Amino acid sequence: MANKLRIISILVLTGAGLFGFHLMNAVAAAPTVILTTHARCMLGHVVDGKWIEADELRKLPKDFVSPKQYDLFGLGNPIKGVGASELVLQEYPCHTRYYVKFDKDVPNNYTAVGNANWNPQPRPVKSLSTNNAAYKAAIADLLKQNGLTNPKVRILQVLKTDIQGDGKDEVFISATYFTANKNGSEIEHAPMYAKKGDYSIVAYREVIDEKAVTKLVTGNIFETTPQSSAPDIPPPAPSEYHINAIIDLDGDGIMDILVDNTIHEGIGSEVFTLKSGKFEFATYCGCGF
Ligand SMILES: [Ca+2]
Repeated sequence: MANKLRIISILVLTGAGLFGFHLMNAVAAAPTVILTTHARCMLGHVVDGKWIEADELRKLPKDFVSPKQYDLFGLGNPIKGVGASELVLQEYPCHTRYYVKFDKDVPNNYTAVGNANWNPQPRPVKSLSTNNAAYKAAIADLLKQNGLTNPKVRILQVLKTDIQGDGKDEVFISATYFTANKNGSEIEHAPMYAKKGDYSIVAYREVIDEKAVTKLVTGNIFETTPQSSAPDIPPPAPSEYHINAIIDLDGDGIMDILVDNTIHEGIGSEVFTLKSGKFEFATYCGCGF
């Protein structure tokens, strides 16, 4: 009898669990929509933890409802509960990109997350001094490994957080040098042409077996001055890369990096996600003018 009762109670609990599981799935099926206020476009949406590119939006079921409000994350304090209109296509020349009209002015260097059923900022991100000898040496080495003989190290951001939540901090560094720019502003404006020795990179530094290792996340490094491919075509323009936010964009508990890029007459934002110890490109949105 006791056994029978136990079997019945297991069945009841399993049934309740399954019911709860279906409910959870129903909730998770509402897509999490992610926008960048830098490039003013939709980076994509996340369904059940999987990234779906913005261009796939039109394939969603007709009853797709875009989030009515967003939480915004950047390197400053989060801005929570900002109301927004439906997702609409932008005006020309960004007419293939979805965005919203927010109910109030928002900074242009944030990432907006709507409908997330997880905490996009599970651990804090701290800004550190850009004048650190060890980081300068690490960036010089990384640039040398990538072909620059005498790199001019110019670090613009140093950010520290625990990406995976394993109790060990990782450091993210952005560094940019363009010969054409004489100013010392924190955010560089990418010039029309790059010269030999120019670069803009985002790097990731972690401790492996008690040794700090610095790896490139993204960037462009110019070993030589880029040349025109034909007399009437200008050489390719360089990009300036800047870290926008370090937050969990797909709900897996591991924080992702959102990198803004600016190019002569163009703007974009890219997401990189940690896979097997390496940051890999996940998604992008942007447009040119
Ligand atoms: Ca960590």
